[in-house]
Amino acid sequence: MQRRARYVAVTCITLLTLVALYRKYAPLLDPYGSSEDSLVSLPDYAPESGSPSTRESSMGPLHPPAMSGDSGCGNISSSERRANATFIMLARNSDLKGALLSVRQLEDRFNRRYGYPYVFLNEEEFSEDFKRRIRVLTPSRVEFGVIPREHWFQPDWIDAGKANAEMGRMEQMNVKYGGNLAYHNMCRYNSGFFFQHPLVLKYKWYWRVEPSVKFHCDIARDPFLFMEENDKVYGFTLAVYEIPATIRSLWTHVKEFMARHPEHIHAEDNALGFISDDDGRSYNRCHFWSNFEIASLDFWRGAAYTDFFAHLDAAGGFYYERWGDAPVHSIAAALLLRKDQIHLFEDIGYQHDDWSHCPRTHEMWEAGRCLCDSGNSFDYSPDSCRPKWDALVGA
Ligand SMILES: Nc1nc2c(ncn2[C@@H]2O[C@H](COP(=O)(O)OP(=O)(O)OP(=O)(O)O)[C@@H](O)[C@H]2O)c(=O)[nH]1
Ligand SMILES: [Mg+2]
Repeated sequence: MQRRARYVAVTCITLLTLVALYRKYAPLLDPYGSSEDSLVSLPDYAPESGSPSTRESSMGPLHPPAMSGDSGCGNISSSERRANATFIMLARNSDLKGALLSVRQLEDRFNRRYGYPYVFLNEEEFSEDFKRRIRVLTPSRVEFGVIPREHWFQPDWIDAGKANAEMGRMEQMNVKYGGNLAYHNMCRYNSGFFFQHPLVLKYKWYWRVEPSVKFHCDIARDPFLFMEENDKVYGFTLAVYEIPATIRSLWTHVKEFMARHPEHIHAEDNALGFISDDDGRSYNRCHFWSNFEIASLDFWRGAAYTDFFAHLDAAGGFYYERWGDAPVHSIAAALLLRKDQIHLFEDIGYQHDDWSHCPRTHEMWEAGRCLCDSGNSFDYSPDSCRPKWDALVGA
């Protein structure tokens, strides 16, 4: 019996060491993944013991994944298809505690079975302590990048006097983050630049994660593959209203763009109905809450969004007003995509600040072993735009 226990222990340690070595050195052998088909090969999905073998999710029916070579050592198994995807977190060194909490939950609820990599971005170097404490949470590849100066800071062509005066005015009016220059930089960066970062260029898909967010439920299926296999481009969980004082002229500039670039607008089957109640005359302030996004990087890099961002950026509203990346991304997704390319991840229980999305059906909630209370979901509170989304897609 003792010999058997020793044999199992030695086998486990050997397997774990081999997997760790593979994860460490595979990226060096092929740092850009298999670009031909956009897929990278990473360890397989192994379900937790006792998890339901077949169930429904917002990503369709779940089929029991093969228990390929379950070693009895935990969650590690052999290789299967993975998307060319990464988590991306923009953070400051001071965000460490929140970053740790987010990564820990993401690993527990999803990524320990999938091994997707992480990219952390910051306008200054991450401290060694930050890197060490994040790395200990995951065996996945983790990269830390510094943002190029010209992608982060207020550009020279912005009238600094005017921007400062407007920020002062917003501060006086208690517009949330209106007087915070770093926040303006962050919103512009998330709108127009994160997908161009050298560490991000090799990926096709990303999942945006913020410090101190919560993942309430087990995520049994791979959302990246779901996006890829179902011709989806943009995925969200929560939809909210923007603060009017932050986007005073945004819709005027969007209408200008639509008039100038009709070739980019998906006029027939877009999601205009989600963002406008009067067929485009005005913006109803609804947006997908971009602190959670699972989306295509190629969409942001494509000609339509490149023209869209350039048009808005030239208007200066990231500094003269306080345009957020959430309305900018959402308006773009709503106008430049077909509405069926936008996906609501109903089964991903998620929380940012006090606002929580909890799966609505008991079946999903139970299958996900969710920590949240469906009764406390923000989705159908008066501040939520979820009813508009439901109406648009006939849910
Ligand atoms: N490197 C860096 N990251 C930032 C900065 N400001 C914000 N971020 C990150 O940008 C993302 C959005 O910032 P938040 O402060 O969470 O903004 P928010 O979600 O609109 O507001 P909260 O309700 O406060 O969460 C988060 O991932 C932050 O960690 C900054 O000045 N530098
Ligand atoms: Mg936040």
